Amino acid sequence: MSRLLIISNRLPLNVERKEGKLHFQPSLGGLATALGAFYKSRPSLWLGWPGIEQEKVKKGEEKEIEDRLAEEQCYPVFLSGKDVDDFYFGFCNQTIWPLFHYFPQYVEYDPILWQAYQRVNEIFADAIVKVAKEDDIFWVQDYHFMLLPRMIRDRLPKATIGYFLHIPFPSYEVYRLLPWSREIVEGLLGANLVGFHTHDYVWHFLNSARNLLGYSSSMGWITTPDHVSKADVFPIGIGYEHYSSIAKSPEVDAEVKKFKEKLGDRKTIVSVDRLDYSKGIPNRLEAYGLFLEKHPEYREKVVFILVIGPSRIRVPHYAELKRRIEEMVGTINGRFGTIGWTPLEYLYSPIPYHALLGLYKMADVCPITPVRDGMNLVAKEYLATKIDGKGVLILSETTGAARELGDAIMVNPNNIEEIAQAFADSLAMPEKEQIERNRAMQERIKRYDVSRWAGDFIDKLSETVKVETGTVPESMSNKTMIELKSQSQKARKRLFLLDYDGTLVPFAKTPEEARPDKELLKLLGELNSNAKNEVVLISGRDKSTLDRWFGALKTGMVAEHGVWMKAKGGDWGMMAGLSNEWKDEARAILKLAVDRIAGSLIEEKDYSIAWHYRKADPRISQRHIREIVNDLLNLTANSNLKVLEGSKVVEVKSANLNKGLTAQQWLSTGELGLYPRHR
Ligand code: ADQ
Repeated sequence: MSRLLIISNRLPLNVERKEGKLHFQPSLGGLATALGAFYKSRPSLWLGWPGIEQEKVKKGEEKEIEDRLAEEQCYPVFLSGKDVDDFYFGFCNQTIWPLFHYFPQYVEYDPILWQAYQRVNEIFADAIVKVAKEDDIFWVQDYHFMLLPRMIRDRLPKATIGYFLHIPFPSYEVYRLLPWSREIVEGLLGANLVGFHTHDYVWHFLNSARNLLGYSSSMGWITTPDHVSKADVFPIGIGYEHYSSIAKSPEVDAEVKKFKEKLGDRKTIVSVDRLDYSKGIPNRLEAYGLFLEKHPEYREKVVFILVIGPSRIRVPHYAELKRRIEEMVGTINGRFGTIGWTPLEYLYSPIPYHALLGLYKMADVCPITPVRDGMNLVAKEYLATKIDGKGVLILSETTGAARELGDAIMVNPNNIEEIAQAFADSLAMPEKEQIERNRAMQERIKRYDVSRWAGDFIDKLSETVKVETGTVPESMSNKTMIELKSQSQKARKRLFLLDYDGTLVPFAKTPEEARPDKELLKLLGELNSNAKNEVVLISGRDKSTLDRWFGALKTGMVAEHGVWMKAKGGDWGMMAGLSNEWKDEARAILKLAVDRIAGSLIEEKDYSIAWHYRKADPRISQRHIREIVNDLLNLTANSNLKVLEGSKVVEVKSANLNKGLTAQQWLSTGELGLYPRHR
């Protein structure tokens, strides 16, 4: 089994200095918990920042840290305090995080922070090369390292690289705000497999790759100059069995008992989040206030326990959010509280594991209302502790989890009235209904748990690499060349399927300029005159051009990507069932393009239409080209047409036509089996 190298910002073990001494503690947080069991179940090494700044590590301690971490299959990559500030608190959490969670107003566009991001990604790439062995599989985690897949590929071209993004990938219109958007997509495309939580995120990513870099994709596959990448969906799960079995333990029951003694038989609402503006905490509190106002019958009968895990407090928006939450808690408690009843219990601290599970287990309602969340694991953890199936999950429709947990009460996180109503509906929901809803969701998250998530990702990564091996063009080796020569000399018949533009002749500024020269015609003529040979030119060109240039040679020909075919010495036959009613509208779009981009031109064929821009000013922005392609894609959506992007040309044609298919037909039917002879 190949060794797995996991690369993430933090390691599962965190190093701290307390009273002058180094302390090693398990890291809090989703990823460490999520992947903890998986990486230990196989040969692996986990690379990450150990949590202590380089300048705080004394002489000789680096080795001590390395040795202690090696016991846990971990390897530290040290960063300076400045790097941590500008990279982690800077670019990661003041640029990418707000932008990817649709908070463009919070984004810092600072080249200094961008440089730190590049620098730290480089530091990691170098560290990886230092420890990498042949056949290692690399799995890069999350938004801290979006440049890393490309950097690893540049250093180790044959490496198997997977990447997973734990946060949303935003829609192109938001993503394009980033001045370094191209570099980041290029960085991600260095991986063989790029994973996301939901189909939307995949779609947004592919859309950005197309709009920014001109990469078209098919079923999530993108062919880059040096390899093939696949973008796919892997919704992260939790260690379901682990949560549900711990939830049955006496320790957790003891925690529940302790809470109940304090709260009496009041109904409980529990929410658990890291401190973050993406989690929609102020909206939730406002909705709770509104609920208490509109439903006085619940006053004194319900308690909301608001648990917030400290996070990124050095980033100004986080400190501001904390102040705001504390103010709101004060306002609600001041307004509705009585002696003996605090409507909101607020905890700003990490909660020990058994206490956290105790809170989940006790909670009658768990409101999860992020304005954006890649997935949200708390929703799944809550459900996993519901051994008796009772409890109600309120879930924002803008979380990744909403794609899987359709039986939750769905809310729009900005609709305060709706969330307030959801509190009332949850508290009134009959137990039978609660159990029915939860059982369906529990089944799903039990089946697709975190080890299945990780296993699926790694399996898919290996498959992707296998597919790639068969699809990426490679230079022919000497051995193959000799073999080919010897086989073709021995053969009774030889079929030559030859592409024209870009293969037999280089691309030219206009289609007409790429005509064959005498030498090429002579070569083709000689090849075709040998009785053992069958030569077929397969082209996207129209048939009259092919006739004009090659008619005299009497080779086989395929025009317009397969609309027309003719066998050696025969007549043209046309593929059945084609229509060109759509051409007027496509032509209208392309005429506008010609007006806008001087030097570009339209080439009309019988059943396709192409727009060439090789002759246009090379500085024309990719953006204009993308806009034109997008208009064509919108026009052809849900039709049987395809927009094909070639080298400085965009063509609209029937989706059934392509050169590969035509070549296959030629092989399987001996030539023109599917084409009527005359039209
Ligand atoms: P996060 O934004 O951290 O993760 P989430 O998925 O909810 O969000 O995970 C938080 C984790 O921290 C949970 O396991 C929770 O139990 C724990 N936690 C929170 N507050 C705590 C506290 N006070 N005490 C103890 N534990 C606490 C990112 C993305 C998510 C995505 C995950 C995994 O933002 O969208 O679901 O990665 O991919």
